[in-house]
Amino acid sequence: MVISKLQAARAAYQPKLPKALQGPVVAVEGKATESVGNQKEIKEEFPNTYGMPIITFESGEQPKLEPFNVGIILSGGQAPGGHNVISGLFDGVKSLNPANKLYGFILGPGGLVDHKYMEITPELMDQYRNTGGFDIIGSGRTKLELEDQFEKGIQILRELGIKALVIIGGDDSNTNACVLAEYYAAKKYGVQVIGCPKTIDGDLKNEQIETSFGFDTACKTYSELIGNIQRDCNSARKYWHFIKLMGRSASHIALECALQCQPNICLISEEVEAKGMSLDDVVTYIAEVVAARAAEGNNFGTVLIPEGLIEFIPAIKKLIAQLNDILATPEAQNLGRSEQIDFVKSHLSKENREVFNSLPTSVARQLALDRDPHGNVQVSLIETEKLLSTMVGAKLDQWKKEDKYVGKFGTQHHFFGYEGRCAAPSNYDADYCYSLGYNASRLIANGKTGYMSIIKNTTKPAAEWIAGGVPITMMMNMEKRNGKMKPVIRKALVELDGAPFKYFASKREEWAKQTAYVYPGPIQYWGPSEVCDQPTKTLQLEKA
Ligand code: FBP
Repeated sequence: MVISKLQAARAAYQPKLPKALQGPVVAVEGKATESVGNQKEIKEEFPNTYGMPIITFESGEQPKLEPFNVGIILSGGQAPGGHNVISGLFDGVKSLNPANKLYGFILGPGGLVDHKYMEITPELMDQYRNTGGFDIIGSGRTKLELEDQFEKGIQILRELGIKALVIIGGDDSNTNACVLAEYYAAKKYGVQVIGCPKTIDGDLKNEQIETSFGFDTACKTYSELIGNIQRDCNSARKYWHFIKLMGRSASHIALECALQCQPNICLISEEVEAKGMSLDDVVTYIAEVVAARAAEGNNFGTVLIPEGLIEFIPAIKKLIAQLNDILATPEAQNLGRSEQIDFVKSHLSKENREVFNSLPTSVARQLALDRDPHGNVQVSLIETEKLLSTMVGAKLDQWKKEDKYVGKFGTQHHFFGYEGRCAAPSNYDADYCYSLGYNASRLIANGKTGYMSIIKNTTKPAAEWIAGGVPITMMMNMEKRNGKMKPVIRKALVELDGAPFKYFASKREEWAKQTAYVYPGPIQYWGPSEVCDQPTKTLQLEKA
């Protein structure tokens, strides 16, 4: 493998660990836990893994263990730092006994079911330390939920002498990790399952999980690009840039990038929903800012759009809920794509059919057809940035006819998502991910299953970080998926009474009028700590 000079220098970086993980540990148990919602139903679904205590690791005497092997799976969308979770786990497992082995299942959960795996050797591991991407073993979106898959899994786990499986994923993958942990515990198969909180979307967080890994690097990467665009925009002063940002449901990425770059407009899906805004309301809001800037002679600007926006517009949300129910029926599933559209249309309520028919054909088709394996609308395929700029253009034309001054409206479109998911991890993600992986080895050594690896206090220097585990059932409630009520980890959306949104809301009028752009520049690995080691603004505001 040919590597760049930066990659070679970065390979030598030794990620930091919390003090407690720098030597042998003991697990200190807290009180019994409850799920965040639907306690009775979740307890019934998870009789063996419900109610376990939160774990904190402290320095202590680690009991001697026989050699054991561990398996690892990368699940879902790529997020910077995945290789560091693996290197942390690798080093942690080897520190317990150099004879321990780590096996990676290839291309996600499907690798476990299909018995596709590879041993992660020291030589292989060294090629991937502190690099972005998930390419060491690959990732996939196969949903692990059927008994047959669990049984196929146990065959290979036994064959390889694997005592514990670590699943690196978002809310859906960690929900499935918990279902698997419960199944193996109920069957007394003796295999532990540990989760790790990953997703650039930043929506796997709660009182125990400060942030999902990858959010930090992805937002810094997008902010660098947005900053560059803003500088171009402020140099030429002739375009409005419509920039869609990844984040399937929650608007955390858009909000963090707004906090970093101070654009003229940033839409927050959660606010659009809370205010019951229609698509026309959103368009009017943007058009008003465009017209107000034009009146000051500023025919340029930037608009950040979270990719999940469409799903949060109340009328469209209702439509999607009914579409999901219709698509989940056996009749719908046996149809071809064009027949499916007709079937769906004919089964919609009058109100939903009207909304459906009012959407541009490409958006309507997208909403009606494509779902990922977890039943989510594939919002990354919907061109919301073009939809909005076209509608804003039409609104401005209409105002012009009514003699309102709207200036000139030239547009450029961007979608930042895949550009950031495999970026080389920032120092924050490099350290956080390595610690999450290393910590997972300690959860395994302490016989835990159905836990997620957690590292807290991360706005402080790494030595002061707190390591431990949280029972996955604690984060669950019941939600409708594919037409049925299911236990799932509760997604963390942007809180409108939370500090990051409140700060943004207090500044946005000023940012809309003035050109107050900030140009954050590229991620730095070496240099002053305030440049290299800062966590996201979201986390800093949440912890302030
Ligand atoms: P995860 O939740 O699996 O981490 O993935 C999140 C994400 O990057 C979203 O931001 C985006 O909508 C989606 O994945 C894109 O999916 P795909 O990689 O299948 O195109």
